[in-house]
Amino acid sequence: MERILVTGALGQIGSELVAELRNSYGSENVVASDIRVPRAEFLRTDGPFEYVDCTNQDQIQEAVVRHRIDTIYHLAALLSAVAEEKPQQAWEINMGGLFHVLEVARKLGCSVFTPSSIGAFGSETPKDLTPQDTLQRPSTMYGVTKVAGELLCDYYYERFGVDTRGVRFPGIISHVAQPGGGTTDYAVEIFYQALRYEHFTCFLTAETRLDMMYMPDAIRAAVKVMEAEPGRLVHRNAFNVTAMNFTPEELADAIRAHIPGFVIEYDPDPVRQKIADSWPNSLDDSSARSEWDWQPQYDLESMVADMIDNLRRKLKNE
Ligand code: AKB
Repeated sequence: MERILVTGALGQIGSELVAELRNSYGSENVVASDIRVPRAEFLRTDGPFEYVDCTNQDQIQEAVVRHRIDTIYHLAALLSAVAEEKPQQAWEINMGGLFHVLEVARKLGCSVFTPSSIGAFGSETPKDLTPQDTLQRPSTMYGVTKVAGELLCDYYYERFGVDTRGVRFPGIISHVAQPGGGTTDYAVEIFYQALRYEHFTCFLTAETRLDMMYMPDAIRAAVKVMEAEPGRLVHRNAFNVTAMNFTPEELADAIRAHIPGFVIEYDPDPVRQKIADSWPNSLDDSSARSEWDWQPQYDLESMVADMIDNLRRKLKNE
């Protein structure tokens, strides 16, 4: 990994991954790209930015050639809830975008990181300690594109030797850029509402248990899997990774340790509840632990303390 292109760089993960990669690999060697126009602060951060629409293979190819890219972090995608609202567009962006990235990687010899998700599982998958290799029959368009994406990445490795790697992310909690259109987004929104109003109405039920991870661990996973010794990898794409699992009620209790007056109410949204109910309660990430030494650093309590600390500072300056 020497010259890196990040697609979807202005999204929740991209905005923090670009900064981390620039720290490690040098600002000029990490090209951020998106279809959105970055805010002035982002453009001022030292490093190149390109407009790249991943449904346009020529645009990806031009950026890769112009910047002599050898590794693509392909993050541009629609998340689960919005993909359910716009399934045709989700197929075009999630599958079409990945296909174009893989084709460019095949032609120009790049490695590719693609995130899969707990959304790649369905209600017939074992719910607790979901194994690395198991039944995957998701009932959402997001899940369909994630399973197909995992298989497509495996295919490009087996057939064309493209160095494809990836992880199945759980819900990601962070304080820099907010997620948009996901089912696990409540676990970020709850912090903003708790700090601003000491009140949050949750769109999932109190007892909906899902796997989660704090952003610093997510970034570490995305970098570590790409830096892993290839000879140790039995799996390549779609490693289960997790750090914690909790219900909205348990998260609210942990927040209440810092904001005693915090009140949570529930008004489940049928679309997002159905999606969440089809996902695992907890993943078994032992393959990632044994093949590339995956080890999360944050649990529920340390994540909540750090989120509240950072968001307090952020909201004070708003
Ligand atoms: C979503 O909720 O859609 C994502 C995911 C778990 O993939 N955060």
